[in-house]
Amino acid sequence: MSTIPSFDPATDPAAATPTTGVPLPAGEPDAATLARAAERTAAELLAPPAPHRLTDVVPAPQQVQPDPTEDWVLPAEAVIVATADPAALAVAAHLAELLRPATGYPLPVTDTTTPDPADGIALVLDQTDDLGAEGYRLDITTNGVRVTAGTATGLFYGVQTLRQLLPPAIESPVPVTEHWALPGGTITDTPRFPYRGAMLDVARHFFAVEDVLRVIEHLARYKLNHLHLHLTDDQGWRIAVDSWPKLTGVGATTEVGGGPGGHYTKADYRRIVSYAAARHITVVPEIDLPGHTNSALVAYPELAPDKIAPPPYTGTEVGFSYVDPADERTYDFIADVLGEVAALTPGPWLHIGGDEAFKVKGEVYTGFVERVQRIVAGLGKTVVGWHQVAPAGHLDGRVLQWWGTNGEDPTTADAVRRGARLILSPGNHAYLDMKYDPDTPIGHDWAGLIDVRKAYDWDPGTHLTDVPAEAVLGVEAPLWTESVTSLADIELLLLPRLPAIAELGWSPRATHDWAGFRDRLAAHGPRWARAGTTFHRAPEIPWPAIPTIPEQRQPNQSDTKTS
Ligand code: TNX
Repeated sequence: MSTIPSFDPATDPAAATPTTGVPLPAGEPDAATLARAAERTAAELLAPPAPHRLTDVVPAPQQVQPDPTEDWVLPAEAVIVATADPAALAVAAHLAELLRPATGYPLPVTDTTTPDPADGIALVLDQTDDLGAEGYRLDITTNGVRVTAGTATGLFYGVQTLRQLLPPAIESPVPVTEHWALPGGTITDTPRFPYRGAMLDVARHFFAVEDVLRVIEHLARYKLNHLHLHLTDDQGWRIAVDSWPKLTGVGATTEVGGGPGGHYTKADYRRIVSYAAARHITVVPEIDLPGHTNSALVAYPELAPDKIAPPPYTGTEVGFSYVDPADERTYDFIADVLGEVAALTPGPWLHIGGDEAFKVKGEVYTGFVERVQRIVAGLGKTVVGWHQVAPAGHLDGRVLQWWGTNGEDPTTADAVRRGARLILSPGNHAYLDMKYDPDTPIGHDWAGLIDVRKAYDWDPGTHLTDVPAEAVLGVEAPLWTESVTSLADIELLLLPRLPAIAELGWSPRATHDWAGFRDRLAAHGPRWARAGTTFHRAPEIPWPAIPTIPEQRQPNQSDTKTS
């Protein structure tokens, strides 16, 4: 946006012709001159700033054809028109909600059988177009905007792209004067991988529903389509289970560091699931078994190998707890818990953890995992487990989440040969709880430091030796929360690395280019600032000057890197 020009009465011709007879003190402009200067300033402020380039999108689109002769400005009277289909109309309503606060425009939503932009935005469901389950085409012309897709999900992603092509002020929660210019041309876009996710550990520290909804918004913006919730761990059990009420009655009242903990009621969980679904995001619930179960053992000592309740745990060690694999009651418990969680979860996945159960070894461990896998299959869900479950027998559709750090894992590669598919979360690239640099005030470093380049510079298709790209379902960025206690902490670790992982999941490998990514990412700083979102001012990103950046963190929070 232009700055207000300085006024110099000595050189400004308007200053030589005062229109009133009352002489003004030397050097002071008269009212008419001031009015003309103000008019010029207003005109400059309203003059179309150069719109963003059509290529300035994260994740990078598959194909971009800019046409600057087709630049368009969203007018105050624009209408959003969508195919008469409930899911398409829901996307149209979502778009209107995204654009109304900053523009202050009414943006009414209507439906029709053949939507046409006609000075507005058209969302067109067209199953004959070959855009796949998630693809879209975005056409910006002097007539308006058309998003075409075969599914409402595709329309939703087209809308996210459109949002990024508007000026950063579109993120303002209150109306601002802005020229809502869009760059002309066409984007055709489909994702590289079907699974693109992030994980939030709500067990080590509990986070309110509102915080989770905010995380979902960050995911949606970058076209991620899965939110993995790590719902249970040693330090707390976070999801209500009616048949085992003490899991939350007793097991949810603790967290790392001795805070009060908390849990989601079934209504809370449903709210998260439906908020995510409205943003085309599937929730993947994880009940971590057989280890990471101290909170369950505190609530129900009968599940413990020695049948004695352990003390509640609020530290950060791992690997000491486990449910008794030799007791049938354990499997009743698991069937009940997974049954209730499956019933609450419309998505196809059920994550059974399986990591770091150091005290359950060999055939006892694989036998346990195989039995739990069968319980999941019996509930009609697809099992996901951390890659430690690899040695267990294969089950159709089984998915392993790989979190290793050196790209070599013959056991996992062998499970893939037996039919398993992979979600890649390499600890040294995708773990959002790793520090950016030694000064990052929260986070870990056991898998190394992960700056933005490290998060971006790897290829999910070739990362794991002897695993072909076809076996890779996608990527996920986990955020463990031993040291994370607030939404601001979450955002500090998420941004700007989440967009890097999102780009690896979405964009064709041919678009991979650190310099290009760095520049595209830089443009998101002002957007996050406008939206009041905390982010790490990573020094390797050429952030533009952000004059009105709001307070990045609340007082008494530990981070100082963002302010
Ligand atoms: C390893 S990765 C864990 C978690 C910790 C995390 C901390 C995995 C499956 N297990 O229990 O929270 O490291 O980075």
